Amino acid sequence: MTSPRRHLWIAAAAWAVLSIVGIVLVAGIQIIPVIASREAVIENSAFVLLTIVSVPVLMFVVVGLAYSALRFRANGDETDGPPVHGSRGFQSIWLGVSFALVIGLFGYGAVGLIDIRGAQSSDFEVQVRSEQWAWHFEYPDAGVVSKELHIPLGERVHLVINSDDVIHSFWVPAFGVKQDAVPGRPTQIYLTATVEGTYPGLCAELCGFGHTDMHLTVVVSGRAALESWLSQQPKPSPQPSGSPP
Ligand SMILES: [Cu+2]
Repeated sequence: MTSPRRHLWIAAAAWAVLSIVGIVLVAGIQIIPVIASREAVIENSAFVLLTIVSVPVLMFVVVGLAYSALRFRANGDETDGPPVHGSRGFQSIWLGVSFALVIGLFGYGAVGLIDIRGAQSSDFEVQVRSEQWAWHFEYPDAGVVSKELHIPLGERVHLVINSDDVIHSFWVPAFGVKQDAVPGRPTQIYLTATVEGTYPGLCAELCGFGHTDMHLTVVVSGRAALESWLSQQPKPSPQPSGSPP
């Protein structure tokens, strides 16, 4: 007959081994499929941390369930077991660990969020205007409006997002940024692209019949290539831009 303490040790050992194996397996994964900005790196690290922290919690439930089902199976005996009473020590540990996890994850998330949104400065600004069902990008310094978003590599870009009609959402998965476009209330994103290339984006807020076709394209290039592209764009005739500051 195995003593209760021995059962605990066996289950704890199984939990520890499975948790370590699980953590090793998930520690290096890239959860955001394409990472092309500084912000996406920070967000991916938060996803990875959440996954790592969830492994011991998951294994605690799985091992507890599986060990109990396998070792304490009641063969043919369908009467109730003895009543279970609370354990002050176990409850304290449970609450303490849960509290520490919540506070720790909050702290990590807050540091990342401040890193992404904290500094309100930028090297390059674009006014993003959305409508059913298209995106328009205005470059105030160059006086150009385009259908594609062109931004410089390695510079902090400030996007001021507006909507002409209903709520849309500007989302570029590779940059790890998603921001609602709210009519009458400009919203903002700061991002720093780290890899040259062309990236797809889309509207992430159901906004009517054309929502699924409300795609956008972002082109990241060096500053010189961007300036040259801007200089080749037709300048719209002067009129109020309709984008409040
Ligand atoms: Cu939409």
